[in-house]
Amino acid sequence: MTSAKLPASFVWGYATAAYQIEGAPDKDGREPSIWDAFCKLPDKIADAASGDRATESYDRWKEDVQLLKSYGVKAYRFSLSWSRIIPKGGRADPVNEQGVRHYRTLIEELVREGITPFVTLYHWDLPQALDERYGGWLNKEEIVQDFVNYAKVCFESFGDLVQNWITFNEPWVISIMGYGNGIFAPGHVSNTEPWIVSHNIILAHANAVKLYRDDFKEKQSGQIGITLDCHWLIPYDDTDASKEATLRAMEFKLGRFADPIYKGHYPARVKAVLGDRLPEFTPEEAALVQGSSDFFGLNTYTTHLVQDGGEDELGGLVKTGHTRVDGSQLGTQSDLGWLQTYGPGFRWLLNYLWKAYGKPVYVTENGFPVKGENALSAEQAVDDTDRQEYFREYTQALLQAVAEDGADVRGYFAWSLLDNFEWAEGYRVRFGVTHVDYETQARTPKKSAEFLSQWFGEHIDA
Ligand code: PNW
Repeated sequence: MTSAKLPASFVWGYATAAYQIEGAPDKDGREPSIWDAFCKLPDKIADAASGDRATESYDRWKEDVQLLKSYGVKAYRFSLSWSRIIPKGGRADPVNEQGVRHYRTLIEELVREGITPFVTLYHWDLPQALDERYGGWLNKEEIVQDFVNYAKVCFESFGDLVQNWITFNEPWVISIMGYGNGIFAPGHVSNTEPWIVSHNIILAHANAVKLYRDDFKEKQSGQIGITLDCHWLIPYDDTDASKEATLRAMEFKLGRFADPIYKGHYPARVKAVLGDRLPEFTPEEAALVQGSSDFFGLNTYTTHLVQDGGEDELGGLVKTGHTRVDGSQLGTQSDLGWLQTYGPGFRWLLNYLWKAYGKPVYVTENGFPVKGENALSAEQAVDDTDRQEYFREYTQALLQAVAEDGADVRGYFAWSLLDNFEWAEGYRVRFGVTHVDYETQARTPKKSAEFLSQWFGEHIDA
């Protein structure tokens, strides 16, 4: 136990994403994204759910801001829906002033309440029109220009009030789940598309950052970066095969994005496995990409044990799990197969990122879905013991990484403010520190919300 504190400048709060909370798919001129279209396909989403209502936050945004305020947060991370701002998405398509006004109003309210906005430009909801027009993320020439144009509209519309920009949320998930195994929108199954899509996302990110730095950064005095997702990975056993597999898995999950962005090139093990399927950056592109993030945005939930083998090229030909050699479990099982509690892994990961990439880290998501919580009443769900235990371990690990190990971590956002639309899992899996009754839309704080308010209240220097 450490009695040290986080610095006074440390920001904490909650994260959400547009499609997971907004609802109101047709309101004020919004047009569909690939997630609206994907949810209409048979057998893609649990219980055939969709984000049509979600937590109705497009209309209940004021209530959400009051909730944030009641939790005493310093910051709020949310995403903008591209197809609200430019309904058809493209650089020659009209901007929708009503969509812009909505976000402007929300941001003004946050600022008025003393809550710092952290704004994600892209949390997976590509305008459907761009997917239909030219294949979305597969089309380098078109998508890079259209994304940069969208980013420009956002910097112009909100940049006087927003000093913290995140270009993309989790390009690993976008490329692998969207274009590799087809579990997420747009549902493609391929062993070539994910590498093209990630390449194009990295270029779109780098070009948007260049625009921000050239034309906005100075007068708006903000920072801009990307959020990558990564588990901490540990070799399953002491064999060289497991150790090598762990390094390879790390490069497939993280290095595939972090190495170009922070070091200027793709990692060697990824090149070795993918060969020609991995696109190359021209020297000009590599120079543009290298150094294109002011910070390291990290979404992390768990730790995996890694073994060599298996058929899954998308993951780097490894097998992952939570069961140790002796049969014991790494931590407490959540409602999702891939997620168990393991605080020490979080501490290791923060140290690793700070040492490997040398940029200040913002933890932009971290959270836990309690097993079986969806079957409980609101009164029962507020007693979220496993989630409180998770946050107790992870905040302790965070404090140790900062105060004892010297990792430069500047912020922490728990996932999520509210129970919400959990993608292919629909509404069955709940990550919120606030229970949502999806019939009445009543919001009820869970005990984990109280835990985090108290913990950060006590552990940030005054
Ligand atoms: C993140 N994985 O997604 C997203 O940013 C959120 O929108 C989402 O609700 C949250 O985590 C909880 O799932 C992930 O399989 C989805 O490793 C899958 C993985 C990681 C992150």
